[in-house]
Amino acid sequence: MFQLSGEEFFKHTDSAVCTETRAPQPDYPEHSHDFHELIIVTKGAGQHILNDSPTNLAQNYICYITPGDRHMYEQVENLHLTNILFKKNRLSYSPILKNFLPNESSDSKSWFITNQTMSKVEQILQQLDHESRSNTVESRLMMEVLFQHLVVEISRGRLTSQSNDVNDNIILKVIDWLQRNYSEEVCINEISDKFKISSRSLSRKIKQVTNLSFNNYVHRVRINNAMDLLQSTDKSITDIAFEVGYKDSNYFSTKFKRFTKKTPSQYR
Ligand code: RM4
Ligand code: NI
Repeated sequence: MFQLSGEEFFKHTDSAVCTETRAPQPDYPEHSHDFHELIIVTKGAGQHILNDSPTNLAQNYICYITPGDRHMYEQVENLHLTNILFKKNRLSYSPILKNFLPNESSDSKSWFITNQTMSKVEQILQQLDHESRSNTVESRLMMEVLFQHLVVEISRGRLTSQSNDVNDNIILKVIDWLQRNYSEEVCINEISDKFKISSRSLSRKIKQVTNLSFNNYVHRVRINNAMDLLQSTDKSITDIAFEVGYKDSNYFSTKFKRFTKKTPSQYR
């Protein structure tokens, strides 16, 4: 594992914020940083492995990485993201802002934002990109101001089951729901009833956003969680299969191998 140093990225020893757009983001090996990173996914799909726990990336996903974290990208497919790199100790921010920034022990450092918020975020990203081309006191200050604006928008623009359903927030809600309820028996017709969307458009949109069919997406989410359990617990493979939503551990092993090219025990 290697560590990325802020010196490579920040333009000036006073810079608190800088941006690195990855369009696309290629597969990238495990690393840590001596800075904080805010990741905003604008399109594409892939696996994000944060401290050994894999999650599926999709548009509107955001994630904070703190200096104690390790992370990597795998199996990316046309993944586009922007990294906002920041040095917490260089920010001269309002004291309230610190309530919005995660610390090492925060448990929730990633979530989805609504499409409405994503439109605002995209505008801020453009402005940040513009400011990052110059290296003046004014532009450094503007970057800090824009960063604060961004932090507040992504916090209040968090996708919840109450977010309104214009502009396809429905599909993000389904993804968010599946990421939390993957161990239940999942059937496309029930999900489409629950979220008031036709199963035809549900499958079409899931495919659009995740690059996987509905069923494969559910398998992917389950396998990700199984990978996590295999590494972080001593539970038996049968128990893990059951815990992530499979009734038959042979079937689980077949699916596991399909997605990871390894059997559960090889992976462990
Ligand atoms: C890489 C990747 C890493 C990030 C660096 C700055 O392409 O996105 O996560 O830390 O850029
Ligand atoms: Ni990184």
